[in-house]
Amino acid sequence: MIKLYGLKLSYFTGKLEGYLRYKDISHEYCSVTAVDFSRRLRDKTGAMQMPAVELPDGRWMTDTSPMIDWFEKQYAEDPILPADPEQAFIGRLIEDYADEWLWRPAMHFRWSYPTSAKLLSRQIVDEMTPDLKLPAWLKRWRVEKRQRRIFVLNDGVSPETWDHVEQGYTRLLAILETVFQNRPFIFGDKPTLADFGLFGPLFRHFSQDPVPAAIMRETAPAVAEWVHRLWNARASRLDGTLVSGIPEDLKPLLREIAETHLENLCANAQAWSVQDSKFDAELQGAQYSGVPTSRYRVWCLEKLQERFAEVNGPSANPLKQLLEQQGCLEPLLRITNPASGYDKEREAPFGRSIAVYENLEA
Ligand SMILES: N[C@@H](CCC(=O)N[C@@H](CS)C(=O)NCC(=O)O)C(=O)O
Repeated sequence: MIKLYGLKLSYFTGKLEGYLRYKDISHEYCSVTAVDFSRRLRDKTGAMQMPAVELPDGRWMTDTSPMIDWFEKQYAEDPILPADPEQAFIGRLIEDYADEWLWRPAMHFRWSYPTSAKLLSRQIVDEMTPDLKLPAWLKRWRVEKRQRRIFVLNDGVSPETWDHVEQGYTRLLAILETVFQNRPFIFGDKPTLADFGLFGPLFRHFSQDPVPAAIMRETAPAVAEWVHRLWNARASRLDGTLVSGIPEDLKPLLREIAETHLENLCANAQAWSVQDSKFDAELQGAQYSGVPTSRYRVWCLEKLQERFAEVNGPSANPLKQLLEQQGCLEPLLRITNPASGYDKEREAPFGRSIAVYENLEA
């Protein structure tokens, strides 16, 4: 039996669970303890991150994007990558934005508001540290402090960027509300990679954490409905088709990705190329300062460029035009050689993985 190590409130665990359920890939969910997380998972995969998967043959893997690609090869029926190369690339781009850009608002809403931080630190402590002999209040205080420091205060959330961070979420809701009023999933009647990517932040964080969940319920009921529709979706029961091409209502999302995620990936890759450990970036007029440089995100840009270069044939020109019109093409190709040096042997999701921010303490 495949073992999935994670937490029922984790962004990326939720993303992978949604996918495994959709494909009916049977697995045993194992809740991660603090000791597993900082020792066992790191020893087995190279990265202190969840989810991690242990295969019946004893191999371990981590990192949802390459893991989903690997599962897609093993369970080739009902593929989640659209056959149309243009949709497939846009799906990859949306997944990357959901994984890497929406992480900040998700962590901000979870850890900047006491109602949420108290609830979540309690849930994390109860689940991860049942055997740790320390007063419960102290354990909760430590979790709350660690998460807020690393993922909010040290990740560029400040009085100057606070509103911009929150608007990134509310703008996304407005865009997706239109999309899901129009059809059940991003590209049609069944979910594709873009849906599973967005499921990471939208399921375990935005639809469940008290502050963003209230905003979602009040302003974007079709998005709330999509979250549960996806959780309940099974490839074996869905016989839907995909729309052709890229629907008009997704264009505002591409523009948003161009102005936020792609600009951020460029600033990060630029900092990486000169070995700066932190960088500043002005995004949609908001000034982010002292954001930690991430080698993993240099790799993300590298992979996106690689996948873009692979789109040949009749889809190449329409894709290029679309990306150009929505402001994505220039930032996608701005950094000519992102060279993260990561996964040169192409072993991911196996081998020694790296986390988004390396060397975080437990
Ligand atoms: N790129 C990885 C990211 C995984 C990740 O960052 N997971 C979070 C939890 S949702 C984590 O383990 N963070 C490390 C920490 O909290 O120290 C993936 O797609 O699986």
